[in-house]
Amino acid sequence: RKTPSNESNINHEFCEFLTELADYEKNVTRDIYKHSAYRKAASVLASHPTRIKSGDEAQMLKGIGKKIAKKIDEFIQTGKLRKLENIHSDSTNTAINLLTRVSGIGPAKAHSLVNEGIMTIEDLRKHTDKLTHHQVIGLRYFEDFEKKIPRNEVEQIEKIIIKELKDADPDFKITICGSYRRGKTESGDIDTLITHPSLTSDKVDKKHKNNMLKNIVATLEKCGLVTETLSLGETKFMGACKLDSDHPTRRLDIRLTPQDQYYCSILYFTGSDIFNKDMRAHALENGFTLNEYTLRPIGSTGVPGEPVEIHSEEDIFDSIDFPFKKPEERG
Ligand code: DCP
Ligand code: MG
Ligand code: MN
Repeated sequence: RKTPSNESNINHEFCEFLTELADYEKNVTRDIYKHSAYRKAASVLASHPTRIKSGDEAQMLKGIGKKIAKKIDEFIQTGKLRKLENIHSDSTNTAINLLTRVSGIGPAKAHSLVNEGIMTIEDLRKHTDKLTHHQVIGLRYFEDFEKKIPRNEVEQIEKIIIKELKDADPDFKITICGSYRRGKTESGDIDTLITHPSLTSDKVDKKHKNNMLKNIVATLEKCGLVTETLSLGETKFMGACKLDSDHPTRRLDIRLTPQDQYYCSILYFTGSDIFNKDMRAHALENGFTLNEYTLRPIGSTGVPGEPVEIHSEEDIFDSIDFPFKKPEERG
């Protein structure tokens, strides 16, 4: 579901089975290493301009190894994968995969529910006593949350958020990140990054920070946009919003960041997650550690030093000698 596997992608059939295998490794076997390998391969093929004609050809691409090449050959020759057929024929696998599609249910929870004989969404609706608040809301909006959000609807929600928050305080700086900032025509959720000049990481005023995100959420609730809270911390809000009664309930994420960490945050929150992994690996190769807060040089002792001063996204790419990519190119 995450990998571009639509018709504009000439290798979409390969991407689809690789994504299914990735989901299986994440949710059922919980092998994050294999999960990442399949996700990476799907992402490489999704941005490859020509149709792959053999496993050997695929293996020439960075991120595709021998085992995945063999699966590509099997798929080209037989039109299917025995491994996937076997996975699909096991009802436990199918149930675990299904339950992890509920927001808030991870692989471990899905396993324990299936062990108790809960195999379907209908079953789950009879056992909400076993669920956290987040999971109950995830279940309530199961169908809505699976629907993609058209770009135009994200734009309308963006306008409301900006207007409401700027009315409250014109110094807020608000950017919708995620797949929307990467220019996608539809998104899974709305990822909102907010900063304010009064927020800096050196004078950590936790109480101030804490209230700021709570006030932001309260403002967006008051105008009727935010309808549910899944979780609300000092810097992270997960919840839901609704444009009006004609639109589905949508997942909304908000992150509050100190101004001096804004560019590392925007880089992280724009993604994609695979791009972030690649860029962090490149940073390490160049002697830096990069996360959603800071870029720091790693000294000869292996201990990260003081954060590099950053004034733009380009600064981060330059510092680690990584060719700049516009958001649209960060597959
Ligand atoms: N992110 C990450 N690693 C994760 C999860 C998220 O690096 N495990 C970053 C990169 C993502 C961004 O956060 O692009 C937003 O996360 P989303 O899950 O909302 O992903 P997208 O916005 O990219 O896709 P979607 O349209 O499905 O929401
Ligand atoms: Mg998103
Ligand atoms: Mn998100």
